[in-house]
Formats: sequence, structure tokens, C-alpha cells
Amino acid sequence: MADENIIDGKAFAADLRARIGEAVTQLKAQHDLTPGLAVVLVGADPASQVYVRNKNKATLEAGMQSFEHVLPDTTSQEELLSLIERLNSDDAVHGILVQLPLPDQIDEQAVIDAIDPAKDADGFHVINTGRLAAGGDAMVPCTPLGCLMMLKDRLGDLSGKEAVIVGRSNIVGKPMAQLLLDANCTITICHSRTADLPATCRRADILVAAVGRPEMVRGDWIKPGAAVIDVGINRVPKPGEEGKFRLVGDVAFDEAKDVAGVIAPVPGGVGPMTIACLLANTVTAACRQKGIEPPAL
Ligand code: NAP
Ligand code: L37
Repeated sequence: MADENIIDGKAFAADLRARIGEAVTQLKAQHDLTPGLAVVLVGADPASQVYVRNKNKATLEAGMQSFEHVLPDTTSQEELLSLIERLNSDDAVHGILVQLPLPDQIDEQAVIDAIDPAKDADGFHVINTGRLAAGGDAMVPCTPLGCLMMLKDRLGDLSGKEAVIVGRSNIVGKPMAQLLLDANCTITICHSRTADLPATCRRADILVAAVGRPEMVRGDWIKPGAAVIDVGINRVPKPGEEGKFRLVGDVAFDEAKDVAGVIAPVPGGVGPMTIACLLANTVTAACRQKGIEPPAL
């Protein structure tokens, strides 16, 4: 398969961030509005630290305000909830993201519930998942939104396509299924109890893998010509290099790339798009809060 069948998520995300930057310039000039994003990290999970740093950097580069809150892993639920209360009532903050996972003493659902749905840049609040399911102006979770944008860019109209999603989490699998359903795909959602996963995957015109198991999806699970989106982020030891890791997805890339029509790799696929979509969500949230029509991005 030639390289043009590999989706360059990094380049796609850079383009999207540039369009967001232009929209922000216009919002400042025309409405005196600078979208602001607050990112909250509790504890010192190394992967979360990398993502939060990248989110902060991308926010500033797009001309937006970034408010980073790094709290120790001993933070109590009350302390975190009181920070969220402050961010909810801060007019400079239009988007709030609490990076998951949270330490054990904190109830994740209680924290998500406490975020003002209008500022819920992750789209995890039940008001937003409800709106996504029922129709309405939802904030849409960043990772599935990024996957959908890449699929539409490569395939155009998705109507009538068979989409198989492996994974049913609230963060990725379920909202991904909802978005593909809204795009008129026929949906199958797989999980750990699915009876024959390889056979189900082989039906897919669009296959999204969001499992968290390194290279689980093999080349012979893929229908020739299918679009494959690998969401998985797995750190595996580098053979022969003690203490070093490499990043692999949920799809065995070297096998899959020869069968798939297009494929989003790991790294350099969905990850960068997740961050760009977070910025897009913050701009959308800021506009809605000010009664301005959000820009088409
Ligand atoms: P999660 O909450 O752990 O969910 C994993 C899903 O995979 C569950 O629904 C689980 O089924 C299913 N599963 C596990 N083992 C399976 C198996 N052997 N066969 C079939 N299904 C299986 O994970 P998540 O938060 O959705 O994340 C999934 C992956 O995406 C992780 O690698 C994560 O790091 C990555 N991720 C990447 C981004 C990004 O921006 N690139 C963003 C978020 C997450 P059950 O429901 O039956 O347990
Ligand atoms: N919105 N996203 C949101 N909220 C959360 O609570 N946990 C979580 C979340 N997940 C998340 O941020 N995931 C994520 C995963 C990968 C990247 C960014 C965000 C990413 O940039 N990946 C790069 C590689 C980065 C690396 O070297 O580790 C990639 O190219 O895939």
C-alpha cells in the first residue's frame, strides 16, 4: 500500500489548529472574545502529564487563553470540586477539562457531574451525552470527533457504510458509534464478550479500534479496502533496549496497512486530532456562551 493510504493525523491536526487560530483572531477582533480553556491534572501520571502539556501548548499557539491547574495526587474530592466551582463561575474560562484517570479517593462521575455542561470541553457530562443521543447542541467528545473528521475527509459521505467499533467506553466507543450512526452508517459495537470478533471486524467498511490491547486487531480481520482508525495508545517495551518503550496501537499496523484502503496509525493519527478537537470544542463553547454563531471548522 502506498503512503497516501496512511492518514497523516499530525498534518490534518496542524491544518485544523491553523483554522482555529484564524477563527480566534476573528473572535477577538469582532467580538472582543478570547476563548479560554482550563485543564486540570490531578497527580503525576506520566502519560497524562504529556497530554496536558501538549494541550496547554496547542491552546496558547491557537491564540487562546490556557489555565493549567496541576494538583497533587493527595487532593481530596472537596478540593477538586471547589476548583471546578470556581472555574464554572470564571467568565474567562469557556472550556473545562479534567484529565482522567483521577486518583482513587476521587469519584470521577461526581467530578464530571460538577462541570457546567456549557463548559464541558470533553463532552462527558450526562447533559451532553444525552444531547448527543437525542439530537441537539451537544459538546462532542474530542477523540471520536477527530476520528469522524478524518473519516469524512478521506471517504466523503459515510451513508450506508458498515461501521464496526471495537470498545464501548463512554470516552470513545459509545460516542463514536453515535456519531457514525448520525452519519448514516450501520453500526456494530464490539466488546470483551463479543462472540466472534475477527468475523465481525471483517464485515467493516469502517473499523474503529478503541480497546487498549497492543496490536490485537490482525491484518486478516480487515476487509480489503476498509478504512481503519486505530485509537489505541499502548506503551510496550522496546526489544533489546532495557527500560525503553515504544508506542503501538490496537491494530497490527504492518499487517493492516497492506489490506486497508486507508489507515490512521499510532502515533501520528488520532492522538494529535484529539488535541485539535479540544481546541475546536473550546471555541464552540465560547461562542455559544456569548450567543455568537460558532465558526465552521
Ligand atoms: P476502556 O475504557 O478501557 O475500554 C476498552 C474497551 O475495550 C471496553 O469496552 C472493553 O470491553 C473492550 N475490550 C477489552 N478487551 C477486549 C477484547 N479482548 N476484545 C474485545 N473488546 C475488548 O478504554 P478507552 O478509554 O475507550 O480507551 C481505549 C484505548 O484508546 C486505550 O488504548 C486508550 O489509551 C486509547 N485512547 C486514545 C485516545 C487518543 O486520543 N488517541 C483517547 C482516549 C483513549 P468491556 O466493555 O466488555 O470491558
Ligand atoms: N479529552 N482526553 C480527554 N480527556 C481525558 O480525560 N484521558 C483523557 C483524554 N485522553 C487523552 O488526552 N488522550 C490522548 C492520547 C494521545 C495523545 C493525546 C491525547 C497524543 O498526542 N498522542 C500522540 C503521541 C504522544 C506520545 O508520544 O505519547 C500520537 O501521535 O498519538
